Amino acid sequence: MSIKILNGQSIPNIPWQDRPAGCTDPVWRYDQNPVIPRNAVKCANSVFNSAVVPFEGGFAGVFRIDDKRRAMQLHAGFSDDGINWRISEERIHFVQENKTTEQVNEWLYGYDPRVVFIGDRYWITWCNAFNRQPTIGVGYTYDFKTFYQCENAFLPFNRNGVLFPRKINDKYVMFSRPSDDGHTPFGDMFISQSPDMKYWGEHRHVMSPFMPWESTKIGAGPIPIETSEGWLCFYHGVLQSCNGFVYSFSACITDIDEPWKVKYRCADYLLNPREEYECVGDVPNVVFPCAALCDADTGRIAIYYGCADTVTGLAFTTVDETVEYVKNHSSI
Ligand code: BMA
Repeated sequence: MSIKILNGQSIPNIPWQDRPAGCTDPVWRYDQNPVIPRNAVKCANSVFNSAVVPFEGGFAGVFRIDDKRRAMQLHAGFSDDGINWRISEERIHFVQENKTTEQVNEWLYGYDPRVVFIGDRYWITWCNAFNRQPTIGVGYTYDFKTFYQCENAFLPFNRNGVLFPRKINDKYVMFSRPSDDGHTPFGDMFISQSPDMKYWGEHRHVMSPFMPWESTKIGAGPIPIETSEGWLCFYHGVLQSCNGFVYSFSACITDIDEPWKVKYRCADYLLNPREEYECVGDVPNVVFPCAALCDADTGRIAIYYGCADTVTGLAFTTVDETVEYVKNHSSI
């Protein structure tokens, strides 16, 4: 490994497959994809855009499940190997942190979760209904059994709230993407900062859509990975074709201390919808990453991404491969 991973974690049992013979792509797919099928729980219409983390020697996660009413729900799950998942049939019922959040957080829907361990607990952000309108919900758990819900981070309309894995300059830091109440035809990535996970401010613009594959809107994906080159941030980008939106993903590298400053940004997508399970489903032509496990010892990365809003896929790369590719194809 030539690039150093900072503040990383050993994950000796990270899901992994070597790059297939003949493949030259910087990111390659698990050959048994989809790793999580749409019927992983009985109540599910679909299981996608989900977040996983190392937990007690295995893995735990928060899964986006659209149920058979097509209500968007969050479910907890566990796995020994990151491949075979035991996902709860029952959605997460958040315990409200206090009387105020009890009044504010009437559950209507939750989707596109991200999970990160900071300090003493696992923080969860997701797209939450606030006054029936989408914004960034915030919660936490210690054990993936009891989940607590806090104040929403922002006013509507906002989506793709993604926390950095540690405080930077003594503040929590979150990406988000201000949006509208529908299928937003615009969107830039911003950063906001907070001393306490409750009050968010000191907003900074990070980047706007740029290349054709992301020309309609962009949004943060998995939790950023800290490296000696900067924060490695996978993010999704959307192109509007004559047949609707096409979701691909790529990566940028931002400054460690001022993470809104983009040092490198890949002009190419790293992965786009091209396998059948990515091109055919409830929403065709979508790859949407929400989690990336990274083993500090080997630099191996396992990316979990939603496929066609229907199933969950797994893809692999390494820190060295991705950083090198992003730098060699950078355009900012
Ligand atoms: C976005 C979100 C994602 C979804 C994507 C494609 O706006 O709703 O959950 O995967 O659209 O439908």
